[in-house]
Parts: sequence; C-alpha cells; structure tokens
Amino acid sequence: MGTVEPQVTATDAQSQVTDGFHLVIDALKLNGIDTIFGLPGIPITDLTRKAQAAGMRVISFRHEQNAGNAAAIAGFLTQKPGICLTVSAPGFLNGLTALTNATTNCFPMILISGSSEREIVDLQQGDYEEMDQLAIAKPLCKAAFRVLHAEDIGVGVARAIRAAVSGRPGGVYLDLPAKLFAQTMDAAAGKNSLIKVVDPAPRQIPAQDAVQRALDLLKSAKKPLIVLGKGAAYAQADAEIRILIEKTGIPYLPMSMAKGLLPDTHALCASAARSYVLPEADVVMLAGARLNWLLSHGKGKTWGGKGPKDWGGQKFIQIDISPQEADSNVRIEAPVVGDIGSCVSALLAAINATGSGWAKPPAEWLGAIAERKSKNIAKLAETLARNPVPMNFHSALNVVRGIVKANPEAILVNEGANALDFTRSIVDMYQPRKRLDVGTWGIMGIGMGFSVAAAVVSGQPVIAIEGDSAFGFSGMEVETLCRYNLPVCVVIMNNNGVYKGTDVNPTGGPDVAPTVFVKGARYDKLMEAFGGIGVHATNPAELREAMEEAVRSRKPTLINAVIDETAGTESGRITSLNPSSEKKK
Ligand code: ADP
Ligand code: TPW
Ligand code: MG
Repeated sequence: MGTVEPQVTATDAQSQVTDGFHLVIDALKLNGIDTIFGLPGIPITDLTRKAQAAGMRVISFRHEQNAGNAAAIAGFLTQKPGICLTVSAPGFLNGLTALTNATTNCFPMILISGSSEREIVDLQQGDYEEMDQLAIAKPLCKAAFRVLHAEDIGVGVARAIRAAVSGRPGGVYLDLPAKLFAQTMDAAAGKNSLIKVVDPAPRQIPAQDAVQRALDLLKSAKKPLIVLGKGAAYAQADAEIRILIEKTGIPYLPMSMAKGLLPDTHALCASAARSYVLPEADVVMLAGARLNWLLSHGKGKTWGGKGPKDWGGQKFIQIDISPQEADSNVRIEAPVVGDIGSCVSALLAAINATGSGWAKPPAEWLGAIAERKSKNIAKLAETLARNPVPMNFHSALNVVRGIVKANPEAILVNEGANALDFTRSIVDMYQPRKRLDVGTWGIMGIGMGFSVAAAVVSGQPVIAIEGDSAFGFSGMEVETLCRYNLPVCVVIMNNNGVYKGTDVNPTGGPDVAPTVFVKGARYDKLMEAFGGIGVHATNPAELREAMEEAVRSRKPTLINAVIDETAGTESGRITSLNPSSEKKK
C-alpha cells in the first residue's frame, strides 16, 4: 500500500506548488464561475474531480453537445459565460456545434477542451485523439485561445471571459493541452498570476445624437411598433423596457425568446396581431432583435412589400450592442449602438426632457390592433376549447397554457416544428427569460441540455415541450435529469414522426418514409428505466393531471402525449422555405 498524496491547491497556504489543474479551477472560481457542464475522459477527468472537490458544481452529461447547450443557455440566463468541458477531438467536435450555436444566438459560453501534444499534432504523428482544435474552432466562434504555460492560465481564462460576455456575447474556445494540467509552479506566484476580471461586460452608453435621432423618428410615427428580441431579454433591463413601452404607449411584438419580457397578456402586446402590425407599421424600433430570416429580413410581403424582396416602406430604428448590425438587411434610419439598458435609459431620459410631454400613438392605430387581437384571440379560444379524439396540438397545448399560467416562474424549453410553432403561439409567457428554444438556427437538440441548465441555474421547475423527433436528439439526457433529480417535466408531443406520422414510401417498399418513426412509441418507459416518472397521456385530462403532479412533486417526469399523427404541417410554419414549395403552390 502506498501513501496517500496530499492534495496540492493554490488556495492552501501550506503548499509550495500548484499545478495547471488547480490554476484553471481557481481562475474560474475567482471570476464567480461555480458550475461546469461537461463530459469527462482523458485528459480532463481529473479536472472534473478536482473541480468538484474544490466545491464547484460539475454536471456530467451523456453527450458533449448537450453539455454545450447547457453551458450556452446558462450563459443566456446568468450573463456569465457558461462553461462546457470536453475531451479532445471527438469530444471537442461534439461540443463545437453547441459553441457555434451559442455564437449564432449571442449567448456567452466558453468551451474548454483538453487537447493532445502540440509537437505531435503539428507534425501529424497520430497522437491519441489528435486534432488541431484551435484552428478548427476559430472560424466557428467569437474568439479562440490556447494556453501553453501554467503561468498564463489566469490570462487565458480572463481573455476568454471578456471575449464571451463583452459587446455582442458569443462562444469562446479555450484550448488546454493535456501537458498544461500537470505543469507545476510556485503556489504564491500561481495565485498572483490569476486575474479577477474587472467589469467584464462594460456598459456601452449610446451617443446622445443617436438617441435624439431615434426619438425624433419615433415621435414622427403614426403607427409605431417596437420589436423586442432575445438580446433585450438577455440584457436584464426588464424594468426600463417596461417603462419605455408603457410611457410611450407603443405596441410591441416579442420575438420568441423575448416573450414574457412583459407579460404576453399585456394590453400593448401585439403578438396576436403580428400579421397586421408588421406590414402596417410606419416606424419600427428593434431592440436586441436582428432583421434576419425570423423577421423576413425586414422586407417582402410580411412587411407589406409588393414582391418577396420589396421594401414595405417602414423606417427602422435599431438598438443593438453591435455597431455592425445596422443595414445588414435593409436601411436603418436611426441606429442606436449600446447596451439595451443604457439605450433604453437614454431614450427615457430624452423623453422626460422634452417639455411638451409624450403623445401616445394615434387611437386609430391602437384601436385597429386591439380589434385584430380580440378577433384572433377569440378564434384561438374556440379552437382550444375543442376536444378532439385523438388529442391534437391545440388541445394538448391548451393544458400546457394553463399550467404555465398557474406556474409563471417555470421555465419553458421548446423544440420541434409543429410542437414549436404551436407552443410559441398558444402558450403565453408572463415573466422574462422563461422561454428557451431553438433560436436563430432553429436547431434541434437543445431540449435536454437547456432543461438541465435551466433547472440547475434557476432552481425553478422546467417544462420541456418537445416534438418526438426533436427530443430524440438529446433524449439520453433523461438519465441526467434523473441522476441529478432535477425538477424537469418533459412533454413529448408524439405524432409518430417529423412534422407528422403519415408519410408513406411511394415505392411501396419495406422502408417507411424518411419522416416516419415507430408508431405508438412509449417514450415514457425511457424515463422509467432511470427511476423517473413516466406517464402515457392520451387525452387532455391525463396530461393535465400528470403535469400538475410533476410541477408539484418536482420529480423528473416524462409524459408521452399521444398526438393525432395527421395534425401537423410540413416544416411547421416555415414550409415556404422548402426548395420545392414554389412548385407546390
Ligand atoms: P431574436 O432572435 O430574438 O430576434 P437576435 O438573436 O436576432 O434576437 O438578436 C439579438 C441581438 O441582440 C443581437 O444583434 C445582439 O448583438 C444584440 N444584443 C445582445 N446583447 C445585447 C445587449 N446587452 N444590449 C444590446 N444588444 C444586445
Ligand atoms: C440539428 C431539421 C426541423 S424540425 C425537425 C427537424 C428534424 C423535427 C420536427 O419533428 P418533431 O416536431 O420534433 O417531431 P413535429 O411536432 O412537427 O412533429 N437537424 C437539426 N436541426 C434541424 N432543424 C433539423 C435537423 C428539423
Ligand atoms: Mg413529431
């Protein structure tokens, strides 16, 4: 029997030396990072062990992409970079999709991957899990760094944090070669080499003339509209945004993840009149929302343009932290560059400074919106009240709508096609940052990673509304839900496939159509395999009872909600983006 080696840590006053492992852990902790999402293996297994021993929360996943998605959404929810830790080559690549998706969505995260020996990688001599990870990550994220010496760990971590959260947030790759972890240095010098980042995301105050230009344009509007995007949700300037909207009386449209920034039931929320306000508005103020495909690039029929690429005549104000965003799709008359909190405060100050006071938008505009809204809301209520057999998306989501209304603090995770679109339009949100979904890419696979992180960082119940296909991308993480006993209720909208379960193989051959899954699959049994609660729900009453119990008990639960397999439409609401849709019309 050998003797047990004493643990050497930088924080231990007695120890003379520290090492790369402890410097990484101490650098993260020094910057208030207390959780790592990851998947262990050579060379980072000991890092996960030592991090846990040092009091960090280490959440292990079954696939790195899910750990990466967890880190990304933790970043969105907390404004601190979420940390994902992976092994080299394959683990790194598995995490890379999440890192790139985080960058695309402006979520701050840091992917830390162990890597093989530089000398061997660069000569391509075939090391264990050899790959030039830094080069591969670079074009796919906001910034990428490698640390070769233990004394540079403090700088490496500080640079990664600043890059992730300052300006437009995004994903950062930090490459840590295996050899680095074992490097030792004097403990006092090590401690001294660490950097506590001061003001990692400095406020960006907009220029006064830009604020005035925006305000003048807004004042000139007869039919003003504010579009709130997930950048506004991220900014945590909830009170200021609410004051701006209520003070100006301007109707607003929340993008998917900005729902709940003000309650969806707010009198000025124009969601239920979206197809009316977009083409009709004359001045549109975007706040933390890009004019990308989700807003039809600011032109075309959605905006009242004659042809698919024609300008609809709107004038745009754009509040964004990125000075390069304006004019990306259409002309922006009044860019306001800064962080949302500072920009909205500056606008409010300028409004308050105008002696004459603020005139609310014309009554005709507000009245016309209110009329469309009440008509559409009444129409929806009628659809929701129906109780078809088998259950369809509407009758199932009517239950979810009620559960979320009764539990507004719960976080809703959502992915799928029909399962996504119907949930977004039917389920009202009441609080900021409670709706997490497929984001800018419309990516499938975020479901369980987002759910784990949402539960871990918020402590609130999580409700994940998942298409049966969407769920499959991260489904193995139900074990993770059970392992950490997280208060997550997964509801699978099971319509036997991608979009619907009714496609047939035109050849009559033995293979089913590419969009069709095993009929009548029992996803609930998957949950039971790990000790969670599995429920098979075939009608709204069963679904309601199971969801209520899940939220009440906080036990990991998976409800297999059986949905009419004919109920969905191809690609949900974005059928028009299918290359063959022109021909079908
Ligand atoms: P959505 O999909 O909800 O429309 P996008 O992801 O397209 O939203 O847009 C988010 C925008 O918010 C990005 O252009 C980003 O630069 C911006 N942004 C992110 N954080 C902030 C912030 N703190 N202040 C201002 N703008 C921000
Ligand atoms: C990483 C393409 C978009 S939506 C979807 C796929 C495969 C699944 C739709 O079926 P689901 O929902 O979830 O059962 P429903 O209610 O309509 O039946 N790979 C990735 N991302 C995307 N977006 C796709 C494929 C896709
Ligand atoms: Mg489906």
